[in-house]
Amino acid sequence: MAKQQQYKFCFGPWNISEGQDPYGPPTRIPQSFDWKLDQLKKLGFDAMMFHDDDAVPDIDAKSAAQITAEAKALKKRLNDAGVKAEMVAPRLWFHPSTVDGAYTSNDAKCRKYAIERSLRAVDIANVLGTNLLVLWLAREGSYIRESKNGRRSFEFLVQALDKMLAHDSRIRLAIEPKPNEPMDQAYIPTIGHALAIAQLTRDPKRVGCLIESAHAILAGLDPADEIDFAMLFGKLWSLHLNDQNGLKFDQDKPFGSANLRVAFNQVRALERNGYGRRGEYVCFDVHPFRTTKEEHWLAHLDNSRRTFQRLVEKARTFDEKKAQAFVAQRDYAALDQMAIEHLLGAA
Ligand code: XLS
Ligand code: MG
Repeated sequence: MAKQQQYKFCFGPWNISEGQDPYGPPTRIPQSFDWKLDQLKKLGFDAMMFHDDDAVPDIDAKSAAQITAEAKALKKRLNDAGVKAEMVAPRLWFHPSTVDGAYTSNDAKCRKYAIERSLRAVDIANVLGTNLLVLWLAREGSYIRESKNGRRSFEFLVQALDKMLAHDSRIRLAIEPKPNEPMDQAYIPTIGHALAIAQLTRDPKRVGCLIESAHAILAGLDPADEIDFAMLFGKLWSLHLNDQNGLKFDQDKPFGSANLRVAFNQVRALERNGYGRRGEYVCFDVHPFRTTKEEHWLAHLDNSRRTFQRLVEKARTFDEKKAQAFVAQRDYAALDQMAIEHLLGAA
């Protein structure tokens, strides 16, 4: 029997968030990065994810040399804590130069800013000992169709990816698609788009993807199918598990919170494809509810991992033989009920 996968877990500092949303201010007092790192360790997670400015705050005010020096100091803190850096992601959606999008901005100076900032993020990844750069593109202007030329935007995207690939021969780019929010549309909404654009770059082997459950659901897709698709190509290099109640705003709920069966099928897809065998991490891109009190601030992370582990057990104890017999009979009603009763457990 194949050895069972032991999963490694991570989250980012932004996943211990303070509760602000577009309609209300924070409900919890912000904590320092060191406090968050301590909590990650106490919870027994293995790695942390970083936006470039989580790693080097106020990054735009610093020179490349300063950025490297600060990243080195952070690397030492991570080593002392026994925590790995899973990835670095340039935050391309806060700075005034990214108001009209990042790589696809209509202003050449702004496109240059986005690329330069991404190259610094690659440098940080290098210092932190990871070769994974995650690209969530966030916004491409206001999506007034006449404001941009779609074809030219795709060409700009490929040029930007090429610059990152050329900057460092070891860096791997994991595109994190999302179909909407903060905008109503996005140029790379699904894994299919991410993997297709990878083919146009100078080194397709180093361009893969990251699936976030909620983002797939927002695209009207089943995240389990996205996992199978990406893994068929050997391209699923990271994973943001969370949950989402239908086609609404991005909710980043705890894993399994809205739809346990969809969560179960994601875990089954990970198991059948051997996710983690090449060192990939299971990351939870989840947020505490706005109503969460400070004393319960980490529950969503611990709960997501707990649900994940329970679902791994459920996936491993699902009676495949019996399921296949129902498939052979085309008795999908029985198969459906079998899955439900398996998740419900013993009465
Ligand atoms: C937002 C994204 C973000 C990325 C990293 O929806 O999920 O958190 O994971 O930039
Ligand atoms: Mg994410």
